[in-house]
Amino acid sequence: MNRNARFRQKLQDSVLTHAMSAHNPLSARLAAEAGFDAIWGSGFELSASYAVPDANILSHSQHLDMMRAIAAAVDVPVIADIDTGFGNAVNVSYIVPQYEAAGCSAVVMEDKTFPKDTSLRAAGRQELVRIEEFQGKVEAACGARRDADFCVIARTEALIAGAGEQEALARASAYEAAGADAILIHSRQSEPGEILSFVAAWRGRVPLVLVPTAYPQLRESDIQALGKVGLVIYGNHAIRAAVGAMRDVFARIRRDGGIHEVDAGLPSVKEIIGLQGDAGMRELERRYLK
Ligand code: SPV
Ligand code: MG
Repeated sequence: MNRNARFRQKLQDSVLTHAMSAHNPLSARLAAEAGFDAIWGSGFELSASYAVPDANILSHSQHLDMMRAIAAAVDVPVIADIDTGFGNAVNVSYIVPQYEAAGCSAVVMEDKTFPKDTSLRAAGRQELVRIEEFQGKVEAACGARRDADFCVIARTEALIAGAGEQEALARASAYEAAGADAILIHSRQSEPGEILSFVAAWRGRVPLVLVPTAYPQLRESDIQALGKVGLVIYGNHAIRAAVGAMRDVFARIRRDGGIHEVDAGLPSVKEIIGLQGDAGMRELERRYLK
């Protein structure tokens, strides 16, 4: 079974699939090594790694190039976060085959206006497009895929925009009718009540996708027990772990006046060489360097 088929099957079976965010091939490799089922090609993380806001400041080609590099570095499926689709339904028709050709197994596209603003920032600019317009974008994404197993996940930001549960449900149903393979329902409430209520009210056939960044108390076992959620995405834990670790080590080196204290506690250079795929290169040397 190829990666796309494996991802579709995992998304649809009764066992919760877990995706970890990544902003480059190394973080993706570490996520795969830790046992995550899939990689979340996060726009938030990639933006943060360039030290710019997650608001379509980076171009489509910058994101696409990183997805291609990530998909080449891991065997697990890659879910590309294409924000609002970088334009209208016509733009979506052009970019979806590019993400598929880059080795991604799914795209997630959200129903906000372009350029989007990041979802979790307090008082962000959260403007939704018309339901019919976004249905057209979902249809365009589904129509543009070459492999029927490539998944199109529609994300509604209705709760993020404060439009309420009825609007979120209406949008989710409309996007399912347009062909979406799953619905990502996002919330930035610090309690999971809003999400739990949506999940309980959801009558659609396609699985739901949750990103529990704002409500971390909701565990995988709780999500699995809901029965309607196929995928949980940990949206920004690679970049937050990296920032925390770098800040700590950099401050300690300044404080200690050298690297003598921190060195033993860090991953060794040998470990990093291993993560770079050194064994594969040595094998190529052995076979082909004459
Ligand atoms: C991302 O990781 O880029 C996401 C999830 O879209 S969130 O930042 O929570 O909107
Ligand atoms: Mg994003």
